[in-house]
Amino acid sequence: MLSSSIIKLVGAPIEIGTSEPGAVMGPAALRTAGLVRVLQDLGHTVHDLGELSPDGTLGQRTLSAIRAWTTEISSMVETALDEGHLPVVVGGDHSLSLGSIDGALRHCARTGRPLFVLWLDAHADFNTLETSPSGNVHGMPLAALCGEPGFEALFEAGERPLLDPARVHLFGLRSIDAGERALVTQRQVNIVDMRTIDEFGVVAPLRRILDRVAAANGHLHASFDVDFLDPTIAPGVGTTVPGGATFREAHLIMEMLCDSGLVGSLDVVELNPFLDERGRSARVLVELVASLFGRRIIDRPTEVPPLET
Ligand code: 5AB
Ligand code: MN
Ligand code: MN
Ligand code: MN
Repeated sequence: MLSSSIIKLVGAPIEIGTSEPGAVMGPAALRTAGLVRVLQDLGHTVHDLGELSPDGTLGQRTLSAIRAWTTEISSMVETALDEGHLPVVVGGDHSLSLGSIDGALRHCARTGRPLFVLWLDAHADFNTLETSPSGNVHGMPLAALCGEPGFEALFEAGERPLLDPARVHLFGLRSIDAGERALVTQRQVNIVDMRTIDEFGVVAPLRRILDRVAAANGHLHASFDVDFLDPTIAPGVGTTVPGGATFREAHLIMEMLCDSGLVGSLDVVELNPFLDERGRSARVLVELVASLFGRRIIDRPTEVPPLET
């Protein structure tokens, strides 16, 4: 089981970080797919904080509008962690992790525990304003959090704790831009790419990461981008890349994370219901969250189709 059973759930319907509209509907689709009920049925208490909607961001597509989100998400996550709860932020595009990880970093700066990030994603999201081919901030959050220059506008003025790139674990990578790739190598970000997963499966590489976090008594923040999954099982995302994780690989990861008890905070990002097919991706995500929060494969009911009459 995860360390805390009180879950602080918040929706962050942000899509300023992407050029593909629709992620704003992500939290609503996850709720429609039964996110809250599934967690409650597993015995968890869910404090549902509803959807954030920072003042002055409506219709704004600026770095300062993103900062308003970052600030709100960060303080929600920091407070939840300070209270001993487990924050779950559902998006919304991946720029929301600027806030969730900033909040976790602030909490960890106080407890003295090192923060590790498991970034389940087809992409590295380590572009800077200079290396980005698109200018979309959802491809930049890790670079910003790790203190690369040029991102001051995304955070409140003043000192902030930085993420150590050597404690970031990219998992499922299969699309990276040239400048981003050079930076990730230079900063010694850890990578388990799809080639590694093809060769060794998910178990051995993930176990190494979990052992590392456990040995350091670390806080593990998991950030789940829908495009980590193969587009055949989760088409509802703006940036599909073929060759992603299978249904069982993804579940196994969640089951192992659950068993480890190490996950202290979670993002579920980039669901774009406008691009989904009959809610499939939203449903898959809810199932995956259920696995992370304790549902075992032997608890999964067989779906019996109704008898034809
Ligand atoms: B996502 C790309 N690297 O920077 C860029 O979905 C894609 O949060 C970023 O992982 C994808 O625009 C961002 C080409
Ligand atoms: Mn903690
Ligand atoms: Mn991403
Ligand atoms: Mn991605």
